[in-house]
Amino acid sequence: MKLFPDYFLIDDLLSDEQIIIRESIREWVNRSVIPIIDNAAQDHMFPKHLIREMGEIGAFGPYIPEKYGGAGLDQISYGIIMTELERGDSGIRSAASVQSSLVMYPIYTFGSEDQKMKYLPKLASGELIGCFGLTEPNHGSDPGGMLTQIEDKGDYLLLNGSKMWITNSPIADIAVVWAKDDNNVIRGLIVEKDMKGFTAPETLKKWSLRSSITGELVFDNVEVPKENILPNIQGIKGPLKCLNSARYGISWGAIGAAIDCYNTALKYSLERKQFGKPIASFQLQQKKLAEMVTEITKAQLMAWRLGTLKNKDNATPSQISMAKRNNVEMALNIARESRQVLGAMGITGDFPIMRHMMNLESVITYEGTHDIHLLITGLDITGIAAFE
Ligand code: TGC
Ligand code: FAD
Repeated sequence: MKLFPDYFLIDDLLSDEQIIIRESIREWVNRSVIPIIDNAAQDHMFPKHLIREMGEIGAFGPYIPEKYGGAGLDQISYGIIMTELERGDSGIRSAASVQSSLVMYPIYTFGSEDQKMKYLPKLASGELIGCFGLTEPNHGSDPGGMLTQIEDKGDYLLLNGSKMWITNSPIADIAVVWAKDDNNVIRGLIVEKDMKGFTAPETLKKWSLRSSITGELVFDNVEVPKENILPNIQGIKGPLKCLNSARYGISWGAIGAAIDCYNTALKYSLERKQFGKPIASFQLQQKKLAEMVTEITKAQLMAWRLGTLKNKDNATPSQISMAKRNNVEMALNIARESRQVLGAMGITGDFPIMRHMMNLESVITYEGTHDIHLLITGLDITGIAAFE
């Protein structure tokens, strides 16, 4: 039985450093995530104590330069870290995606030197938790229609509006928020949790990503200092560039959830006997397992190639969309098939499959829905936008 499928020997394409990074994150996930994650999900509780540990293992801003507290790693290393974290749970990978790609990335890419020095090292260590406010109650797939506004009041900016479905918002120290200015231009700004008029109520009763905390961001006449605006970006391209980085990470992350489901199904099928034989000896079960390993292998190759393009800054947003869409659907299909291999046992918390399956129902929706990524590919190949 060969767990952790590497059917096309992608390990041969990795550097020694990348393998060491994978082993260290894998060991941390086995030690700190897997023993507690089912209870956390059953209790609908984000294991907040893991944040500091994630800072220590270098899960926050791996590709941010060391000067700002990151590890200065390449994009394939970032992807490998995401795969290992999501093998533990999509909620744990979500926390790292948001902190790295949606909070540290915009501050690093669009922020002033003062903003970078003030926030990045503390975000890298986990001393500060960040969140990313783009989606609004009436603007999800269409973030360009956002209503959240900033008014220039001379000495400060007055922020009004609300964001919804925001990962980590109830526990965040800072929020990177996207809002329209007096000229209707989208700007990014850093809002701190103690600012008067800012609240972040939790969204309860989720059936998916139960070990991740989600909430709103409500701005009621919040006075934001002008130095908190991200000076080097204007327009919808700002948040979309952050999404490129996060979607890339998800294309790797989803493979981790798929591998955990496949490993579980393979092991179970070899141990579980019916009609006097292991169920792995039946052709129907082998078909499921063989197709799973094939799909994982295709996703690994796509993610790896995308990583090499991203390392040269040559990955296009549409390539990233294709990989995010394909790999998340692949993982969700594998979760569903693996669940069947386990029969009734598949629905229990004794195995991780049902948790992964429920998590992936969010992953296929956030960071751009399955439909939106298909339309992005459609636009790329036809030149015609079918969004409107
Ligand atoms: P559109 O008119 O097509 O484009 C406007 C301008 O932006 C450019 N552009 C991009 N630039 C960089 N990266 C991208 N990915 C880009 N996509 C488009 C485009 O070239 C254009 O530039 P220019 O120079 O011509 O002006 O924009 P649109 O408003 O019609 O929207 C297009 C659409 C639907 C693809 C886009 O808005 C979209 O991706 N919608 C999905 C929204 C989404 O993904 N939201 C995610 C919220 S964050 C989240 O879910 C976090 S989950 C966290 C976790 O827990 O992991
Ligand atoms: P809608 O946009 O209302 O879409 C509903 C349906 O219509 C979907 O099936 C969609 O594909 C389809 N649809 C929409 N437009 C079109 C079209 N033009 N053509 C065809 N079909 C279309 N957002 C953040 O900003 N920050 C976060 O940290 C964050 N975290 C999240 C965490 C969780 C657990 C979840 C579930 C969501 C999170 N989101 C976050 C929000 C997420 O990005 C949005 O849910 C997503 O972009 C879709 O928006 P929506 O839910 O409003 O769906």
